Amino acid sequence: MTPRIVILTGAGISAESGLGTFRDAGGVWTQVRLEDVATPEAFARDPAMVRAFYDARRAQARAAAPNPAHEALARLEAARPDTLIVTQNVDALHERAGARNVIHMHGTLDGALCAACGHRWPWTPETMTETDACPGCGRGEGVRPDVVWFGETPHDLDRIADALDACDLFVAIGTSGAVYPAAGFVAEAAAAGARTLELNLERTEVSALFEETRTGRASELVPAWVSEVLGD
Ligand code: BV8
Repeated sequence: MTPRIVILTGAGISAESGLGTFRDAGGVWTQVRLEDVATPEAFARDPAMVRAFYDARRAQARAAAPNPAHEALARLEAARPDTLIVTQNVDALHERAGARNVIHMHGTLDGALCAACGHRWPWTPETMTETDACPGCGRGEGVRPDVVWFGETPHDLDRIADALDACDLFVAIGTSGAVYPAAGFVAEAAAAGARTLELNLERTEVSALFEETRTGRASELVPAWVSEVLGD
């Protein structure tokens, strides 16, 4: 089914579930340099440190619970199957709230990827160490989190581009608009004639590209917006 509503979510939708954002005060990238943990070069340089960074994020994500914003989007998707959620987040809170049609364009903490052979598989253990051998090639040294690092190509870009070209409404929730290609989606949707709405704690560096920006906490803005769309 062609998505008529495309929703892009970022770290801000999971903030009220207790998961850190990246660029807010005290955010993840203010505590550790992304060049040290979120690039292929960082993994090649110090795989154990990178795995430990993601082990901590995986534990936090699994201990967190979906908040009313995740739940509202799941409700919208159930009522409007022509909704597509594209998330930059690597937590599974959309799915745990009941959403089923989610694209994780930056990957997931619940997956593993073998840098040696390219094999990917679901990752259930808490931690990832070198002794965990790849089921594809049997080697352990290349086992990494299945997340998209800086300099790597995000997933499903063609499917996302098709959805942006066909949608009537593009909504960005809890994202700073600092990272590409996700930050460019609003321009693609607007060029294709879609209405555009930004829901965020504050205005962002891409707010000028949206027809409307509503400021507030996602746990309040998103349920109100979904009720508006569903007329209930
Ligand atoms: C690529 C996964 C080539 C891992 C992440 C110059 C121009 C254009 C591009 C570039 C450039 N220089 C470098 C690049 C490329 C680079 C990039 O964009 N760099 C930036 C820093 C300039 N991009 C890449 O490398 C990407 N790949 O370009 O490949 C290509 C391109 C196209 C086609 C083919 C090939 C890959 C980027 C992916 C990197 N991986 N994450 C992990 O999670 O550890 S990115 C990281 O930042 C996050 O995962 C997240 O996905 C992303 C964006 O962050 P946000 O989600 O927006 O979070 P942030 O903290 O920034 O903002 C939070 C927002 O929430 C704020 O606005 C805040 O106000 C709001 N908020 C807070 N609380 C609440 C709230 N809102 C509502 N309610 C609340 N309670």
